[in-house]
Order: sequence, then C-alpha cells, then structure tokens
Amino acid sequence: MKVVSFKICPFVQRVTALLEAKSIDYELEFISLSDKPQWFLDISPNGQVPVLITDEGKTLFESDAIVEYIEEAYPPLQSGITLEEKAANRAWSYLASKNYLVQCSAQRSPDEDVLKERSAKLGKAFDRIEKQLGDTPFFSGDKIGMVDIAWLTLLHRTDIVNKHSCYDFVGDRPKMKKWRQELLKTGLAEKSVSADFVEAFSAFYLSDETYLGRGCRVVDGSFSEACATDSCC
Ligand SMILES: N[C@@H](CCC(=O)N[C@@H](CS)C(=O)NCC(=O)O)C(=O)O
Repeated sequence: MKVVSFKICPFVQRVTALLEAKSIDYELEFISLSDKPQWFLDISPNGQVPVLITDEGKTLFESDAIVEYIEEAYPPLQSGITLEEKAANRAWSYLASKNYLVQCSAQRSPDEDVLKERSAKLGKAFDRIEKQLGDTPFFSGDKIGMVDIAWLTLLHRTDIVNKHSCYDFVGDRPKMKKWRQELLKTGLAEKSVSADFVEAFSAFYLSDETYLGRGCRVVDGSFSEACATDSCC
C-alpha cells in the first residue's frame, strides 16, 4: 500500500504510526501542499493528505476512515474488545485528532500572549485525557491501542517543543507525562516519521518567526525572556 504524505502532517503520522505498530509494509509518496500534483487532486476528494492507496488500488481518504480500515483489514491492535470499547476508543481518539490543528496553530504562535491563548485551548483536551488515564502504561492497559496511536502525534510534538524551548504543552499533568514517556519508549514516534522530521518540523514551527522557536522558557509558571540555545533548561 502507499500513503500519500506531507512530512510534518500529524494526520499522516497517525496513519503511519498505526502501520508501524502493526508492522505492515507501506510506501510513502511526499507531495507539496502548496503545489498539489494533478494526479493527487484526481484521487483525493478533499485535496488533503493522508490518502491511502490499498494493495488493490483503492483510494481512501480522511485519517479517521483510514485508521479504521487498517485496524479492520489487518490483525487488530486490540483484539476481543466489545463494541462499547470500540466506540469509546473512537471518542478518545477523536479528542486527539480534533486538536491536531489546535496544536499546530499553538506551535506557530508569534508571541507569548497568543501562545497562552492557543495552548489554553489545547489544555482543555489535555485536562480531559489526564482525568481519564489510569495507572497502566498505555490508555487501555499494557498494550498499545488505537487511542495511544491517535495521541502519539500530539505527545511526540510536545516532546520536540519541550526539548527545544523548555515549554511543555503537557504542563503539570503527571499521568500524561508518564504516558508520553511510555509512548516514546516504543520507538513508534521516530519510526512513523521521516529521518529529517525534527529538522522539517523545527523549520516551520521553531523558527525565529515563532515564540517557541525563539526559545521561550518558563520560570515559575510564567514566561521569561527568550533564550535561543538548543537546550536552555
Ligand atoms: N480531516 C482530514 C484533515 C487532513 C489535513 O488537514 N491535512 C492537511 C495537512 S496536515 C492538508 O492536507 N492540508 C492541505 C489542504 O487542506 O489544502 C483528515 O483527518 O485526514
């Protein structure tokens, strides 16, 4: 199968993370979103990535639909779960994916005030998942599942931002912090993106144009002057 991709797209990463978690072979084809090729526009009804082209040549779009297809068409990540558990997984996954663009926009904040406002929005979703997390390494227990895959992209990005700027979108949420650690330990974050992902991500989100890129740091819960080194903690 083939995934039509854009390097720093979180919706694409959710799909590739699931493929990696299931050890399914796939090819990637990167396109430019500012100059979409005609073949892509011909097969993508919404003009967006990800698009998945199955081994049979069928074209699928919308990441929610694609991950559902991958979960059902191949040996499941989570076998033997009830319909209610499946529905709950969808709902908690949706809380992640509907916040991908919220996180993107927060990462692009030009200044402190905008960052505060945008990260507060993301924080509401983080509060809800923090309340729902238990004491197991992953969302539903000891094995990685669909909700973990959906949240992986958000948590991966919080980790990159945190390493660059000392600002942590996760904030004071201990269960999420532990969860992020467990998810990163699986290696799926790196496997689901290209080798130059951090570079490409940083060029867009952590450049001089963004508050995070200029190396904001948090002291006693508030932002202090910019610090532009790679590691300012
Ligand atoms: N609802 C879509 C959202 C995908 C999406 O927003 N993709 C972005 C890249 S991260 C895109 O293709 N943007 C190009 C455009 O909208 O023209 C999904 O879940 O697949």
